[in-house]
Amino acid sequence: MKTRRKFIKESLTLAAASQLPLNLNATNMEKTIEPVVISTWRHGLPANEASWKILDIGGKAIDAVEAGVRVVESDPNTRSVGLGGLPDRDGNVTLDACIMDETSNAGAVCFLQNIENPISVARLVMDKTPHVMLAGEGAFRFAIESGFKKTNLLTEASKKDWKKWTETSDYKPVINIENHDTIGLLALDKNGDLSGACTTSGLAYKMHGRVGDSPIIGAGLFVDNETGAATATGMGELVMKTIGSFLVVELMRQGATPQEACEEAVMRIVKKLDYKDLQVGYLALNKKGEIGAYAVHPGFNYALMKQAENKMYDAISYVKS
Ligand code: SD4
Repeated sequence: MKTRRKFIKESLTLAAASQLPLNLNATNMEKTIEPVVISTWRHGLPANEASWKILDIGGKAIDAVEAGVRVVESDPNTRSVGLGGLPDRDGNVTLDACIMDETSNAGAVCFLQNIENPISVARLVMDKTPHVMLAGEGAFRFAIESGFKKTNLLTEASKKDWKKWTETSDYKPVINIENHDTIGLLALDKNGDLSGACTTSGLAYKMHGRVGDSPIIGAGLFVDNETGAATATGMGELVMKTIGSFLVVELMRQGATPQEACEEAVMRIVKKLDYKDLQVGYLALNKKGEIGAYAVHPGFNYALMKQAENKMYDAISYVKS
C-alpha cells in the first residue's frame, strides 16, 4: 500500500511532467529568437541577403551588419555609397561610415578617400583603437597600415555626371533618388543582440570637407542593446541638428514603439527646421524584432528580411504627397 506521502509525491511529479514537452532538455528550453534585418532603400535587398547568411547560422549581428553594407559599398552601380559614389563639387569621392555593436562599442570614419569599404575601417577603429572616429588623411593612413588597398572610387559614370554638373554647378539636394542613397542597416541576431551600420558617399556635389550625419554616432546610427537601434537617411544636416537616431532609440527606451519613435523624431525636424525641400527617413528595430519606418516626404522605402523573406516596403511620411 502507498503511504500518503509517496502518493502525493508521485501525483505532483506526474502533474508537472504533463505540463512539459516529452523531449525537454536544456537547449530547447531556451527561447528561439527570430533574426531580423532592416535597411534603407532598394540596395538594402542584397545587403539584407548578405547579413542573413550570417544571422541564419547563428552569427553575430555585428558581423552581419558589416557584411551586409559591404555589398553595397563595393557595387559600382550604387552611386551614393563606396565605389562609384558621386563626388564632391571638386571631383573627390569622400566617404562617411559608422558601426555600433551590442556592447555600445562604436567606430567611425569620415572624409575618407580611396578606400572601397569604409565600414570595415570603422569596424577596425572600434575593435583595435581606443578611439571612436578617425577622419580624412589619418583614417586613410590607418586603413593602409591595416592592409586595405588604395582604390580610385571615381568611376567613369560618376565622373561623367560630375563633369555635367560642373557645367552649371547648381547645387540643390534632391528629395528622393530611388536606388541612390545611404545604406543604414540594423540587425537582431538569434542571441537577441542588436547592431547597426551606416555608410555613404554623402550628398553629391557637397562642399569639399563636408561631413554628414552618417558617420556620427547618435545622428546617422545608434544602438542600445537594452532597447533598440535606429538609423537615418536623407539630408544629414537635419538629422545632425536633432541627433535623430539617438532620439529614436531614447524614445523607445521611454516606451514608444519603433514606429511611434520614428514619427516623433520626424516631427522634431518638422517643428524646428525648414524641411520643405529636404527628405529625412528613419528606420528603427527594437529588442522584440518590431520595426518602425517614417519619413518627412513620400518616397522613402526600405528592405526588411525576416523568416528568410526579403521584401521592399514604402515608408509612410509626414507630408502626404
Ligand atoms: C548625408 N545622410 O551625407 C547622408 C546622405 C543621404 O540621402 O542619406 N542622402 O547627409
